[in-house]
Parts: sequence; structure tokens; C-alpha cells
Amino acid sequence: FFEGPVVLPTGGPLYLQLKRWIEDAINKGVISPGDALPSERDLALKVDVSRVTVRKAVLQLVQDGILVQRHGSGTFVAPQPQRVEQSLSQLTSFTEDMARRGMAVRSEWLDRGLYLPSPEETVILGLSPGEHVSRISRLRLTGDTPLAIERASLSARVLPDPQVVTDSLYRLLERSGNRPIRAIQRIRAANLGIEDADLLQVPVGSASLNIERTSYLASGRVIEFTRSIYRGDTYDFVAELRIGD
Ligand code: 16G
Repeated sequence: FFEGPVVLPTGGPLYLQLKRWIEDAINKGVISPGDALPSERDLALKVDVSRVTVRKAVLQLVQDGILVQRHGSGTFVAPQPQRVEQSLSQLTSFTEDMARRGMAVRSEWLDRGLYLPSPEETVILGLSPGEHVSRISRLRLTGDTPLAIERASLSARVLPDPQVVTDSLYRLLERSGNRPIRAIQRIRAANLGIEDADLLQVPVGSASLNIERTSYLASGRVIEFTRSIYRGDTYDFVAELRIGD
């Protein structure tokens, strides 16, 4: 990291030049995720800037999620989560996907209750007048790493008591013969707002993929409408493409 003279990139305030220099060092692999950054004092001496400048650059990198500070032990390059490859041509559940990869799966409940449907839910789920919806909102994690926020809506006729969902929704639906066999999925890029960024433990404004899934039974009836927010730094969605007829 410290080999040779330090040449900061030019342009802009000094702390931003230093910030870019540290980012470059990370991108070039000079320092890797988990590595400790030199102390504020050493960095200031070596780069020949004030400690205030170092502090400002480091603070911004911490806010951007590029560096992490651990009290008492210093500043480190933030660990990069393992990326997950997700097929776009198979209708699978989160629990199954993670199990296949040998990854531990966990959910934190954000909401689980019966509601009057929104106009959108009424239309998409094809609800009759007066019919309620079960809403199941979860943060889905592997170990301590949050991967996605999922907000599912199902007709209360299919799922009268949302509290019975304890782990896998699809496994529960399977037991009552209501597991979807087909789904339409729409994926859109977005930047995370404060609340969702907080839940996913990434900086505000981070990239995310918003996914809407409408799932169908063999009869053609819609069984599930789910809005999910996947962290952009953990998922690769993969689809096999074939030449058309
Ligand atoms: C997937 C589905 C979600 C479904 C969930 C069931 C996407 C984008 N979403 O995460 O619609 O509700 O699986 O998972 O793939 P579970 O059976 O583990 O509860």
C-alpha cells in the first residue's frame, strides 16, 4: 500500500483526491477486503496531508460502505459478500435456492397480518369484494448477511392465517396443493432509500434490483404477488437464451 511515492489523482478538494486514491488501491487489489488501513497518523504523514483531510476521506468511504470502522481496532476494507447466482428460468423458493447452495437461511419478520387489499392487490390477485389479503413481509438473510426484502400478498381464502407461515411459504403452499407452477417476473434497477438500505445493511442509494413476481396455479389462478428488493452487490441473475423459432 505504501510502496513508492504517493501520487494523488488531481482535481477537486484534497480529501476527495485521497478518497479516490484509496478507492483505486482497493479496485486494483493493492488492499483487499478485510485488510486494515494504516492509521490516520501514518496515512497523513505518508500522503503529506493533514489528519483532518484523512479523517474526512475515511469518513466518506465509511459512509459509502467501502471501509468499516471497528472501535478500538481500526479501519478496514469492507468485506465483500459472496455473490449468488440465481437462475431466471426456474420457479423456486428462497429456502430451496439457499439449501441447494448449502447456505444457511434465516428470515426476520417485518410484517405478517390480514389486511384490506389495495386496489393493485385486488386486481392482481383477482379478489372478490370484501376478501382480505394476507401480507407476509420478511427480511431474508444468510447468516448475518441480509440478501433481500420480500413483501408477499396472498388471498386470505388461500392463507386465512398468515401466522402459520413460519419458514418456507412455498412448502406451506405445497402442503395445501397451492404451490405455484408458473410465474411472471419483472426486474427493475433501483437505488435504495433510507429504510430499505438500513434493513439490507448497505449505504443509502446503493444499487438494488426490485423484482415483482406474480405466481399462478395450474388452474390459471394467481396465488401470490410478491415485491422483492434484492441487494445489487450480492445477486447475479442468469438466464439461458435460445434462438427463436
Ligand atoms: C422467492 C420468491 C418469492 C417467494 C419466495 C418463497 C423471488 C424474486 N421471489 O424468494 O416470490 O415468495 O421465494 O420462499 O424469487 P420461501 O418458500 O422460502 O418462503
